[in-house]
Amino acid sequence: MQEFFQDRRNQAMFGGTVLFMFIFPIYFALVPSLVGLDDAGVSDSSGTWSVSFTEETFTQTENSGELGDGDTYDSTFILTEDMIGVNRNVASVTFEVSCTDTDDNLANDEANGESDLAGVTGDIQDQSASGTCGGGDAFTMTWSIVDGYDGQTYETEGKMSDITSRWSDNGSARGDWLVGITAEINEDPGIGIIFGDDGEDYDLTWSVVVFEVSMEPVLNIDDPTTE
Ligand SMILES: [Ca+2]
Ligand SMILES: [Ca+2]
Repeated sequence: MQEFFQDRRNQAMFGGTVLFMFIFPIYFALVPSLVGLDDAGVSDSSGTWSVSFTEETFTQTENSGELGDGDTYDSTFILTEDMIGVNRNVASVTFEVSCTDTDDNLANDEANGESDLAGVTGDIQDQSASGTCGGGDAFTMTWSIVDGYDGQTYETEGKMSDITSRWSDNGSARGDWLVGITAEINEDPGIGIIFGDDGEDYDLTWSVVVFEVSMEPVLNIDDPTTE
């Protein structure tokens, strides 16, 4: 044994072995969380975590067709449990209206919108908005479902279950999202007399961001015994 430790290479090897004897049990204790096992015991693992997000965005676009003054059009987006999937949450829902009135120069048409979220789970507030058809966005409505979500990776200390709860949508945002828009057609008194402006069409876009949280343990290699 004495001879064994006199060899510098053997000393280094032994030191390395001892180091890994500490690191590997800690690492493998945390491995189930890396592969996404959702056992309650594993979820309660405490430690320092690197929390990151994988996003998927669902979009739906449609055109209202030509609407006359005061005409309405209902746009619906159906967000199902199947689309969201297991272990995923809804970050936000956005509804965007764009229109470009090229019928006359001085009297821009407008769009007015009002949501009806009676068919959506959770306590989500209705919104109303309006804007002009000067080209591009008339208005955008955004519902933040998980407060403070920005998709950025961060490090934190604590239990996995607490981190999972932090990013939960609590089952809200499922169902039939509906925004009714009303066209407001304004006619330029000069050009309007010659060409007329009796309508406008509106491009409507829904975007829904869904995400999955993943956590990886942040290992303190310098001093593995402090875990
Ligand atoms: Ca007009
Ligand atoms: Ca028009």
